[in-house]
Amino acid sequence: MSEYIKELNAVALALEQAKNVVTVSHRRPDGDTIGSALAFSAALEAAGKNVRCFCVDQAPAVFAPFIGSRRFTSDPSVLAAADVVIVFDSGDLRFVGVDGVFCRMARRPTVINIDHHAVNERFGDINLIMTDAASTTEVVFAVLKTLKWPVTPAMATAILMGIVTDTMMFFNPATTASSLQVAAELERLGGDIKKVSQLVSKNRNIESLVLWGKALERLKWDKARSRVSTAIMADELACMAPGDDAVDGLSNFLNNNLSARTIMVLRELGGGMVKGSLRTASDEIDVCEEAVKFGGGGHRKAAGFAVRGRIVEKDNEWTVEKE
Ligand SMILES: [Mn+2]
Repeated sequence: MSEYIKELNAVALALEQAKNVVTVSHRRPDGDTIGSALAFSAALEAAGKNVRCFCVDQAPAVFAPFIGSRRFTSDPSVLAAADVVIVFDSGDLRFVGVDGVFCRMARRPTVINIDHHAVNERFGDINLIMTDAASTTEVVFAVLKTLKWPVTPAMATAILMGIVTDTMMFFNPATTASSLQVAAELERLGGDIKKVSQLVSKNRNIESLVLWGKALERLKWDKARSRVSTAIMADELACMAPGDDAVDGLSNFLNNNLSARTIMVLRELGGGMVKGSLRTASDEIDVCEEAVKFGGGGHRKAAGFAVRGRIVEKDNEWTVEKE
């Protein structure tokens, strides 16, 4: 953590002077970006700041027990009233849905970028990006410790939510000694890991399993490359609720249950766009490199992209033909 001391001090200084703070969660919010916003907002309020939470998309219902009465707004005008805007868990401002908003402001707030993604555009005035952290909430915990701000049981639960989501309950390769240690510390602080574990278990609906069934039937296995791929077509997604993470869920499921070197799940987004979700369980492979070639990004072991093109079926793989 000492290597980030300059950034941690800069964050502390900016927050000490701020009155109005907006926390920002990314599009299609997950447990990490929501957990970061919840924990940090509670900490800021306890420190006497006015806080608003911003997210372009509504959080899935599964997060309701954690969010409680807190409100997330999708109105970007709240950003103009802020002294400090903190963006959580996003490699760029497009994924947050506010790119361009800051350019139009007469007085730009101080933007703090808190993240753990290897690919990050460093769009903030202060960029605290700990690529060795399993989750952004782990970074949030480091900031709270630096500030010596107390961590309540609800905040500890929110921080656990990010760790449990991003490590899939300490199961996927993002899991580190540090994430396990931090989780133990949070449990001791009153965090409720049992409540959080429900986010990663018993959380599928019938529609998404039917969709998985179709995708599993057309799995392709390229033996030479040890690549498993499949595709989901736009008409098959029509029955899914917006924001459903069935596709990322499927690539995680395949990655957890097969020993292929790489997994790719493609999905037609409509409007000529294709979304790709890449996974590997291997330490030697960097799927982010492949995602970057398609204009995307992410982590070494989990990455994604959205590209203009079409899904094509070859003998032993599903792939994208870029336009
Ligand atoms: Mn994350």
